[in-house]
Amino acid sequence: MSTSNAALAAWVNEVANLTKPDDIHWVNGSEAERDELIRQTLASGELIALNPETHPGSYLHRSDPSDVARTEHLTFICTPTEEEAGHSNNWMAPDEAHAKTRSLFQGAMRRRTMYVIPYVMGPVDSPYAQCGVEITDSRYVVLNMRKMTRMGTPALERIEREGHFIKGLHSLGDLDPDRRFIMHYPQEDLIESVGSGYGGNALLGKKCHALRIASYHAREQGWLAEHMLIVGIENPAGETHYVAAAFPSACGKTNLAMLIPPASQAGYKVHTVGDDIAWMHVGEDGRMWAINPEAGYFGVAPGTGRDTNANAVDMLHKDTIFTNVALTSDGQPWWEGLSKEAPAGLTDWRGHPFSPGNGKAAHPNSRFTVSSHQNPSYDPASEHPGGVPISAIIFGGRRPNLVPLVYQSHDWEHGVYVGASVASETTAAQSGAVGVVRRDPMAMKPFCGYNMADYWAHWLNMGGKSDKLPKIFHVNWFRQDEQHRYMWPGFGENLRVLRWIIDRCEGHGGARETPIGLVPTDGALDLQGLDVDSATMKELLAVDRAGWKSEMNEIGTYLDGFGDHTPAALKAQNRRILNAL
Ligand code: GTP
Ligand code: SPV
Ligand code: MN
Repeated sequence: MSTSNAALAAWVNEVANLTKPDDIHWVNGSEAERDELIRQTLASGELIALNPETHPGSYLHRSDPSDVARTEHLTFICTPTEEEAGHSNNWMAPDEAHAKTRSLFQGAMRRRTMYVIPYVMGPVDSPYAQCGVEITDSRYVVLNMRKMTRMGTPALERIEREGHFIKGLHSLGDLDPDRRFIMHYPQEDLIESVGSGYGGNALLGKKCHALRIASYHAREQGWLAEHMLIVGIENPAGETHYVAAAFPSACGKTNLAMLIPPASQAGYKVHTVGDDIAWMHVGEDGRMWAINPEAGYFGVAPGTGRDTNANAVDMLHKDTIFTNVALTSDGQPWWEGLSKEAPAGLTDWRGHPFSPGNGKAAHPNSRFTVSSHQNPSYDPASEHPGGVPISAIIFGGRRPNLVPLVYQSHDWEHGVYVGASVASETTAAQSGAVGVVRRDPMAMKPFCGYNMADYWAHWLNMGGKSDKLPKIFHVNWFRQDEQHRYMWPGFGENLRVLRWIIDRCEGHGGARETPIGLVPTDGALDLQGLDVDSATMKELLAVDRAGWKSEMNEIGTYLDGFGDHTPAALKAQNRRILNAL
């Protein structure tokens, strides 16, 4: 196979001359092709077959122990000027970056096959979808891209029709973190990634294309590319509202996107459109419409159990790739939270006999890759070319203190301020310290392809496009008491908070004014059948003025860090709230 697209044919040729693969395989997406890839990866040890009775078509991949999460310090935005990338991104001059990667790609695919993967981000016939081609020497990447994107022949056909595609070049290299780079050249529509096989570093359609490169173009073209889940909540009368929510990595998007209504919320239904990325456009009707560019979930395994996320447990029993989970003696995947006790005879994620004193059985950032069609709450509207209409945008993060369970912004401009001031404890999704609160505006700190302050200005501009835009909220499922126990039960019970949010969008739902925004009045949240005492509830909804004063001062300093680029409107919001406090 090859292609009628001259630019693609030339690029593939050029990459082959540089990387010197033994052969070139154009990925068509067929089942025969998948079977052959699986045969080869089982033979090489890249995949381990799981118990075919309990987990048919499912495999375990153990990564290199130094390659288990995104490496933000090795991720660069390569724009001509440093200012364009902004100080929250790592920047490298394009020439320097090309020179670095060129030497690393040189001969990197010797004794390997080079796979050419045409893919579409979004429904194949959506006007909002975008094509890309990832060239990789990792069979694990090919098998993951099969689940995460619409790829193969239909994608190549769209590329040949339209002519346009984003280029992504990936090689495992030698997996040495000293020779690992994830480079983005937004002006060249090019991504270069070398030295890592891990999800966000290596599945280039996801964070690299659908967030970093796409956010750059979204600003030019007047739309939003966001780190957001998309979920529909259907009430007992059969009416559905869709909401989009941005939480930082490993802070609850997958779980909220597929939550199961608790028994007390009878009659409500949940429809999952996406769990990680939303592309949003203002439609002709003035509403915001969102598509999920992805076709699968690359989800966090630990914490996923019958009590917390039964939909996920159910969808992971076939055709799933697990990465860095533990293995039971009868060949089943296991991770902390799947069951209370670790089963006897467990093998840990590194392949060693598990002993409880010796770290976790599954890596804290172990993941599953699965087609979204296997989710019991999968929404067929995920395939709508125009997307689904969004009623509310929700920001959130892991905040053990201060930040209430939920509050609503006064208007779009205040909502953008709320998004820009998101902070959250770091998680195992990126390398480095875990549990340190850091600013993560719109949950996009690691994913914005240009200057973060210009991104805020773009968000503010979007507010002028229509008077029917979504209302903007902030939630926090992660408040802790003095014993470091979560004060809010979370998971399915989060539906109670979503219902208040939807009530507010419909113009009812009790709310009281506070300096930081609108908070539910007593009785406005449905607490029926909920096991949280009223003192705790009161604390979860309280606004601690002294604490918020210092929070607002910190946010002010953070905003000032972006110099002239920081929109005046955000500084004005900061001053307004400080005065009110
Ligand atoms: P990325 O894929 O990294 O972008 O993460 P995500 O935002 O989709 O996070 P995910 O839903 O996978 O959740 C990460 C961790 O948070 C898991 O261990 C969950 O069990 C846990 N979690 C999710 N929702 C809640 C909640 O409401 N309360 C509590 N306490 N934990 C939660
Ligand atoms: C995240 O870290 O936000 C993820 C996983 O969704 S990765 O694709 O690795 O970025
Ligand atoms: Mn994510």
